[in-house]
Amino acid sequence: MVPANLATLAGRLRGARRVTVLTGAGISAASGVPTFRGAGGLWRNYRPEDLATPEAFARDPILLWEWYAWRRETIAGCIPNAAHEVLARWSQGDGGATIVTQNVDDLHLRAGTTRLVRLHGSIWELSCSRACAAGSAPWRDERTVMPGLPLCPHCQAPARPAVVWFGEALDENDLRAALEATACDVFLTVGTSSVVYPAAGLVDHARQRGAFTAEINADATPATALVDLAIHGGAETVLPELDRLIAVPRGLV
Ligand code: BV8
Repeated sequence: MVPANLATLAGRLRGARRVTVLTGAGISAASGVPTFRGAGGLWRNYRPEDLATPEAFARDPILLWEWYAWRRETIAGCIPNAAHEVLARWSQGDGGATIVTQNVDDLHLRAGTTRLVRLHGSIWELSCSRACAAGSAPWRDERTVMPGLPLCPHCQAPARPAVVWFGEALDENDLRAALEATACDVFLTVGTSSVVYPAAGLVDHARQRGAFTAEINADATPATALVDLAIHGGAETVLPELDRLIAVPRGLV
């Protein structure tokens, strides 16, 4: 027997012209990428303001690079899971879903997602910490063994991870694309604690623009009370089940 809320969401997705999905660290948990909050989360052992801010980098760039080098090495051993694969398929072709991710692991890219907005950058890209003319644009660096302090190849200042830290503005083009994508028929949040803004504000934008909103998450979050429908479970099982149900002709579910 299909749970009612899953059948309802499948029906909404089947009839939707435009679907947008916001993802967070929870979608990569089944791939072995550590989440930030909740059981075993990274913020259990570190304070975000000690490791994910420009001040932390200025204070101790080598400590910060030890943390990011460890995360890069961990992520390098991870592969996209069934949840990434379903969203990659949903993103294909004209009218495909727009995937807006807070994740920096690039697993959506590796799964072949075509319509992707990366709100917080990529752990596999670096930029110049001094934002020198040539080093402001991020460059790809996929080494899993990093020197203690990577340098900008243009000006030899310390390089930094090309991710968005707390207190830093998101890329305006990415934010604009994410806001435009809230004009949709169905807005899904998948695997996010919905506490980091402006990403966490997108579901309310979508709701105000008339979208049917739903959350797929292992735990309740501040968005749970806001959405039309909340499914508590693992993204790696719920999304493939939803994908199967969407393919089932209406009325047979
Ligand atoms: C900015 C660095 C302005 C990259 C990260 C209102 C508006 C604007 C800003 C603010 C605002 N209020 C407060 C702010 C400031 C701040 C903020 O939001 N603070 C919060 C904590 C209160 N926001 C900012 O600073 C942002 N900048 O707005 O700048 C500005 C404008 C002009 C000029 C200057 C400044 C920048 C935010 C980006 C911060 N960077 N990380 C990195 O190293 O990764 S945030 C960090 O948290 C991650 O990047 C991650 O993307 C983000 C959100 O976490 P989640 O992805 O949700 O992960 P989490 O672990 O929390 O949750 C996982 C969930 O999955 C859990 O609920 C769990 O139950 C679930 N789960 C687990 N397993 C599964 C599962 N679900 C399904 N299936 C499973 N198997």
